[in-house]
Amino acid sequence: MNDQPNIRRNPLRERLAEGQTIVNAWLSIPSSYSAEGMGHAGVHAATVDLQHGMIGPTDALHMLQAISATPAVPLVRVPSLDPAFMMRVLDSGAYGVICPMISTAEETAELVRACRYPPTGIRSFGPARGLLYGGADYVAHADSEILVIPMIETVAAVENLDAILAVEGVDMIYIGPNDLAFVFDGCVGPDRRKSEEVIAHVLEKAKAAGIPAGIFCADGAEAARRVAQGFALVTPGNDFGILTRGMRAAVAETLGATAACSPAQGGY
Ligand code: 3PY
Ligand code: MG
Repeated sequence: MNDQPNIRRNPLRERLAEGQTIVNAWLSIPSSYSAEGMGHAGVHAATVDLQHGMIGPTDALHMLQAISATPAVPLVRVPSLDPAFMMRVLDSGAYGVICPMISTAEETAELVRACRYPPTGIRSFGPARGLLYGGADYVAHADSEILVIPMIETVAAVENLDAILAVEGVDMIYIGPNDLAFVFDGCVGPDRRKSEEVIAHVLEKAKAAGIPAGIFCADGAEAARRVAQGFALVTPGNDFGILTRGMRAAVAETLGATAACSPAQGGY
């Protein structure tokens, strides 16, 4: 008899264990077509951003279906620490949950519980599309494949970092550099000296605790720098920014001009 689980494995776990970089697409455009294209762009993961993306839950379902047709692992950033909502996105087939604005060990533990079936957690039974993506023994083994990823992007999270990193079930952390710049530098402009020090400190602490760290980046050049700095997962910009920057460059090339990028029009 073969007791091996048949659930679809999460290759991100293997990459993390082997210290291989994970490149993660960030999806804010509510389109399954666009999500599918991004999933085929050589990335290892694709995150449907339900916090700041222009995306509703039904769009997210269609985008997760589209990502399933690509080599990328489907992740979701949820809008907030709402267990009922997290269970819905997991039932839609997400293989990892990134939760913004986590500030305490208690919130982190609540996040882990929402993503794990009993007896470890409180995830309610109703695997729905999880079964279609993960396979027939999804419920028995989902806890071993789904990644739980709190975001570190508040002053309190930095203060409570040791306790957050010690919560059983945290698979990795994800840094929100823009929210950290807001609270440590007072703005999201180019001078980010204080938040950069905080980012280096968080990365060092995470490494010491054996927890891999991911980070949002403005573009590929920043993502390469963050990989060199020691980040395990990097997000080289979001889809809207990449699309509009590409078009701006094409227009400039057509007109023989230099592409100027206004932050208001370039995504974030
Ligand atoms: C941040 O930089 O704060 C983010 O949440 C990135 O999406
Ligand atoms: Mg943020």
